[in-house]
Amino acid sequence: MIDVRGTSPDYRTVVPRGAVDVEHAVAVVRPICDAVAERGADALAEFSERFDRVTPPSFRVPADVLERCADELDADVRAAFVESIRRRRAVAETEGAAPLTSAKVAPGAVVETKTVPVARVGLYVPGGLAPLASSVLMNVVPAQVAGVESLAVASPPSAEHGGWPHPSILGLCHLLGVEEVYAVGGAQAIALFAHGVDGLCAPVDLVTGPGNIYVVAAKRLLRGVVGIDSEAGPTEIAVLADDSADPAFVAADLISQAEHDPLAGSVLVTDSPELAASVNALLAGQVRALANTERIETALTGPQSAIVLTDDLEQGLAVVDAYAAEHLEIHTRDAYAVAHRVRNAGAIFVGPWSPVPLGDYSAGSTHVLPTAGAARHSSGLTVRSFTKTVHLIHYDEAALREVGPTVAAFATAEHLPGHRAAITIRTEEPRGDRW
Ligand code: HSO
Ligand code: ZN
Repeated sequence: MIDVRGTSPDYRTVVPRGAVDVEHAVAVVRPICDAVAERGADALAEFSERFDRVTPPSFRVPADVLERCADELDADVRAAFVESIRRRRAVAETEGAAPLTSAKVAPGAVVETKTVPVARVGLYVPGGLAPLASSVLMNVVPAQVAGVESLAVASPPSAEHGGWPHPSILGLCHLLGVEEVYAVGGAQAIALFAHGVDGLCAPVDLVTGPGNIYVVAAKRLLRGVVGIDSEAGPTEIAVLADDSADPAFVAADLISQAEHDPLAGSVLVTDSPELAASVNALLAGQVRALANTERIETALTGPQSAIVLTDDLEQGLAVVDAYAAEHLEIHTRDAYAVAHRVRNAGAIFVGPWSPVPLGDYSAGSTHVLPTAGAARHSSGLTVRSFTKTVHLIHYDEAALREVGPTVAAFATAEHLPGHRAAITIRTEEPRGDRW
């Protein structure tokens, strides 16, 4: 329990984040990424054997395997995929920017802002502790809605599944119409996407998707060769609650994200000591009834998880805003109004009927969200993540003449006469002898 009542600390340091040493992992993945760049498929085979303990029948998953995996999906799972795709797509269709906006800043002076999709994207889907098929749809759907023309997915091969990635991941790719899928995992997959491998995979422009620390390290290392979405750290949930909250709901939601990772952070912020005590009392029993108990207990007892006791809702808001959680749940009276007072959170789940796992799969929102406080400056993965904007600057002669002295004065102030001359050569008389 962290008691901040009656104090006003630097709220950013109230709840520590789990220490993740990405730089160390960068040193580990550097030779792996270099080897893929230099030796292509031979290096992929070597690393596949070493890290995944299997060599896939081929690195490119054939169309008939994708189709078979879709056909063999359990009927309930298939229906869940279809409905979750529908909801994510419905939201994605509202996420983009207008394809073209135009500002006339003076007569004859127009600047357009054009939004265009990235041409080719590589999406990474982790195997890891659990095969997260939902990551396929969270990456693919917004990319497709953005208009990305060329889309490739990579996921680790698995000995258990004949050397292919998990069948639910492959089946979901097929349902989404993704035909280019690679049985390649970890840092090798990011290197494959960034550099391309002759005869196997063309390089991509942008890599997105979650992954373990080695995937994050490879993204950090290869950023620049390729665009990346974000560096995802361990998942985290903060719950802002008052005495109207249902402690059983709150406990269940704290546990749900702890289930992902021993380093996951679960934080309850409340002004009600009674609620804090009830949640605390319920956690152990709820955890015992589940499967991944050790992982959950490690996460819940780690320094990155805490119950923070505040004077009131105002102080609670200051704590959660400073923490900038990946997922924030609001369990207070008038939760919707409170939610709108939060600036920093990856996604905000409002009221008792909108728990985080709803958003993990089927709410329609994205589950690829900024972690480790990055919600202070970054957004989750949406249609906008797959587009970029280009300014088109179009001034006519009169408009340039009109603004010419402004530009020239600025260039003079910066001691850049070449910049000034590019204006005055056009605007100052005589103009005839410039060649
Ligand atoms: N909560 C995770 C996403 C996820 N949960 C996938 C289940 N499957 C990070 O937002
Ligand atoms: Zn989750």
